[in-house]
Amino acid sequence: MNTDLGLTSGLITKLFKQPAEPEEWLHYALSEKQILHYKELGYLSGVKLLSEKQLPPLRNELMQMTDPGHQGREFFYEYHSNESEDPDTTLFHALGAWRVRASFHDLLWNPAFLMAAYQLLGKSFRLFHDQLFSKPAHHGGVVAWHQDYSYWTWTAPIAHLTCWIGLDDADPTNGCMYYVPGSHRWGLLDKESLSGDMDAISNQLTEKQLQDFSQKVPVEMSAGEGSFHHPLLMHGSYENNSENSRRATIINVFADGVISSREEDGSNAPGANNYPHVPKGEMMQGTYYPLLLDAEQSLIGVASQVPTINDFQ
Ligand SMILES: O=C(O)CCC(=O)C(=O)O
Repeated sequence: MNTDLGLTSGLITKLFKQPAEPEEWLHYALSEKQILHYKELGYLSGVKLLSEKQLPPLRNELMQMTDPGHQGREFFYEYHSNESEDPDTTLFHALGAWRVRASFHDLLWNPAFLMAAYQLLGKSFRLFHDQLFSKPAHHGGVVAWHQDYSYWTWTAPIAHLTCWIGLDDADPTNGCMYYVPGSHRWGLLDKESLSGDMDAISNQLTEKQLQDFSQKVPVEMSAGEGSFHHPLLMHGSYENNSENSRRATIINVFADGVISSREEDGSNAPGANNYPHVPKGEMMQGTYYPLLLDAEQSLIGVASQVPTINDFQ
């Protein structure tokens, strides 16, 4: 019998030491400048989230999980050994690793991630789901330009945040992500295929938006660094034709209070049927949508020293 780690509320490993006192959270705080960057441009990159010691266990568990026969596979919400639509390339993509392997479970409670996410959302928040995106060397596939929330309209309102964490150094040669700065103000577009034509979204864009693509920025980061982006920010990543793999894990969260807007007819249903179900109109909460940071409890006595996005409205 395999164990669903999503049922474990405490930490399983010793990888991510928790602050013993509220003051300790302050070590992890983003600066006002970083928060303003996120607010203006819709993203913030280069945030150190993992140490050299924390990377190997995550890489090792990712390797285990890319074997489709691994123990616990049934707990994934979605599992695609190769989601690429181009038969010559490979894109491993899976959602739900936190239920399958201990280091990925505990990563959700990494204080460096929790603090930054709190500051960029300005509220206590819950796990939506995690993701793995792995592009092998030489033939890694694309992730087409998209806005995350176009896949998430079964939850509302838009109060979500994505954190992308590199398990390898990433740059344009091995298929790093690109952002279009400021595109989080474009409004919501329809979703296109995630791993087919890189530019499929372009038929929905205005001339001005198409021009904005010339400002796209590569998210070049070292392994262990993370970038945060807004749920409406346009982003994507090109092929990996280099000698190096490009592995990443992603944590998607939403502010406490987001509700299910999932239509019973399935018209806006998530990409597979294995997501923990919350009836329409009810709050997204419970075992599988745990409260990752309860600011009132964790930041008691120090909250006023922590700048958040709410300070810049
Ligand atoms: O890892 C990638 O290339 C794509 C990741 C992505 O789409 C995301 O973090 O929302």
